[in-house]
Amino acid sequence: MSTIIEPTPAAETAQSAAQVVKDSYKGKIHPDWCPGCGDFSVLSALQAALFELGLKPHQVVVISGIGCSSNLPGFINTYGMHTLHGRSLPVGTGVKLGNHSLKVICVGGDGDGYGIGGNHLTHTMRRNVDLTYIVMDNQIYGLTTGQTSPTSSKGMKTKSTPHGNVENAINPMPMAMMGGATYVARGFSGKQKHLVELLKGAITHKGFSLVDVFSPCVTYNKDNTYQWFNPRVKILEEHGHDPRNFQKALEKACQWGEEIPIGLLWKNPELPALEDLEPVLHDGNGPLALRQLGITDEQAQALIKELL
Ligand SMILES: Cc1ncc(C[n+]2csc(CCOP(=O)(O)OP(=O)(O)O)c2C)c(N)n1
Ligand code: SF4
Ligand SMILES: [Mg+2]
Repeated sequence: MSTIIEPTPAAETAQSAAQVVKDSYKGKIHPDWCPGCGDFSVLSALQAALFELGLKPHQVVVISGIGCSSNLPGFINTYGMHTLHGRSLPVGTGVKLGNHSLKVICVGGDGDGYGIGGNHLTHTMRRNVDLTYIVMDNQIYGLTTGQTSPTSSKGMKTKSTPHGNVENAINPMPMAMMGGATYVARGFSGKQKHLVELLKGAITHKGFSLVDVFSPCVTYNKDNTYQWFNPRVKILEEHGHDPRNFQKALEKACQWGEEIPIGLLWKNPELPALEDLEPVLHDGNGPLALRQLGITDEQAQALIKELL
């Protein structure tokens, strides 16, 4: 069953004082991730990005699927939903259309987003829904104790592939570029400051943004470790990459091996987001969720009863 999380009174205090402090985003629950898990860095980077953007907790909703990474909404003080495996994006789309004044951030893992939720990803990208999707990509199923995921490398030995993975891995970056995502970036937990900037860009971008973050699972993935990534990752922003050049971006997005580019690969700010194309959201009456239903309380209760 999905869990709905509301910001704590601390958030309301920050809201009424019109002042956000760094701790405004600290959740009530301490993360139970394994010591060293890359997801800690992603959580901190997201909190820093929201703080630096001056967003208040009640203006943000963080929505996840199922997995170690998908536990993140419980550790951050914003509105939140912990939904079903692979289902953060359709729920996020509904939230955005229902209340387009909210900043919608979907989070989860590589299994959640590129495996069971892959079809939702396809359609959220082509619709250019104005939300940010952060995938904590550890190239493994962490929560279920170490089976291959769609981004596991070929040949990798895991619990489900003791003789080596025979399947080809997907590369989400070119897939997102071709699929219609309008902000496509790759980060690394080991480069947190850089990640904060990528997340700020994604959250302020109007349209669908995907930030795939190499977030090592220190318990079950003994191949793609911090030590493996450190000498390989190359920050695009330090090498004059132009994210408006589609051909070059695609070339960089496909690069893998001894050198792996991280940073903002591709950005198209011109394509309208789904909500911009829905006239009902721009008739001057504000977000749908805040409008009068035009029916009596009794009628509303009867409807809710019928639906439940
Ligand atoms: C419908 C359904 N199928 C399978 C599962 C079991 N399951 C839970 S999490 C998970 C994979 C999680 O992997 P990932 O999304 O990469 O997250 P991580 O734990 O690595 O952060 C699976 C297969 C489930 N909860 N629901
Ligand atoms: S099992 Fe892996 S992904 Fe899950 S918390 Fe531990 S290190 Fe992180
Ligand atoms: Mg994973």
